[in-house]
Amino acid sequence: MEEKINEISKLKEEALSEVNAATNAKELDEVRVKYLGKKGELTSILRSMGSLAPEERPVIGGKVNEARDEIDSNIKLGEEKFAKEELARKLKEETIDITLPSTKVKRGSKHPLNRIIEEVEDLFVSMGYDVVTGPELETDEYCFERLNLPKGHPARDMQDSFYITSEYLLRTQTSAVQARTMMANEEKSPIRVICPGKTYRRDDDATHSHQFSQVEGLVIDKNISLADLKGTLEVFVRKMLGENLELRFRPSYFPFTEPSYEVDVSCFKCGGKGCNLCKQTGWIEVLGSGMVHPNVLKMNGYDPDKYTGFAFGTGLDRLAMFKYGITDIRLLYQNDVRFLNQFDRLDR
Ligand code: 2U9
Repeated sequence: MEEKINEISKLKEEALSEVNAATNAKELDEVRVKYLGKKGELTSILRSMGSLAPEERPVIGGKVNEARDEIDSNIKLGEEKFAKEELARKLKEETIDITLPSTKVKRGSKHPLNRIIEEVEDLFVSMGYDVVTGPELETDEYCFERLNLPKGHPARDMQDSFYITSEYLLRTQTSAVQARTMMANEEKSPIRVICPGKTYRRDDDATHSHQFSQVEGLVIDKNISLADLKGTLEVFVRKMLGENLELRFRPSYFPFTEPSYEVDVSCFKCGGKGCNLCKQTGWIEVLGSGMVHPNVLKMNGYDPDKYTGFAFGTGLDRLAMFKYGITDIRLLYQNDVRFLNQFDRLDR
């Protein structure tokens, strides 16, 4: 019995000195396994209790448990110490100096075309118009037929179109959207819409792109007259290009309007005296417009005896080019950051 007790205290001393010598949590765990684990040295004494005399068992059992408790609490103290040291090390190593200047985040800027579109939309919405969009792939019916351009009409040659099949084409103007708006309006009630969007033609040079952006407007109501058209376009042009500009309505021809006008604005560069921008004429063409042709009203379900309307269209690219002094339309579609960066300062 004496011998067993000595063996237990020897094991305990050994274990405690190994706990003391451990330099990290892993080594502590090894000590725990060695002495207290299932096959540990103290555990095996407990297992061999069967071979002891019955009166020795509680004494030896008590001694083993005391030793286990002391070793275990020392291991726990050691673990706590290592955990604290590890935390302190991490806090030191991973410290972030929040006083360092940050790396500059480069913000993008609004594309010049989107600036123009938003400006046009804001203006017309403020005058009670809805903004309507439609598909870029259109049917021959909506792009031409319902706009008073039947098959074989010479005006169909005016634009070289991208046909996908004999029935489908990339829209050459957004007018199809207005025709769709008229057809979708079941009560045939008044309409005030602008339709901005991408359009496509077989063109590609400094002033023409195969894809370009347009906005067209349509107003249909009772008693709409040419005076409404003129007043509206005056507000539009003056808000976009300059309050003191003069407008000139030149008779023209569009299949969907009658009468039709091209609208010139007095040159905003030279004030009308003549310069390279206005090709010495003092005027710059900015819009097409006219009173909606009775056939177009009829074909899209409106009674021309009850309703009249006006319509207009303009190229947003041209407006952006005028407004920002851009000389090549293709710059608007190449997304070259050296070009786009120049519009950064407009946001500041
Ligand atoms: C419906 C009725 C009438 C739309 C119109 C123009 C005049 C026009 C062009 C100008 C230059 C577009 O960017 S551009 O190529 N547009 O001149 N567009 S009137 O008239 C409509 C459209 C739809 C149902």
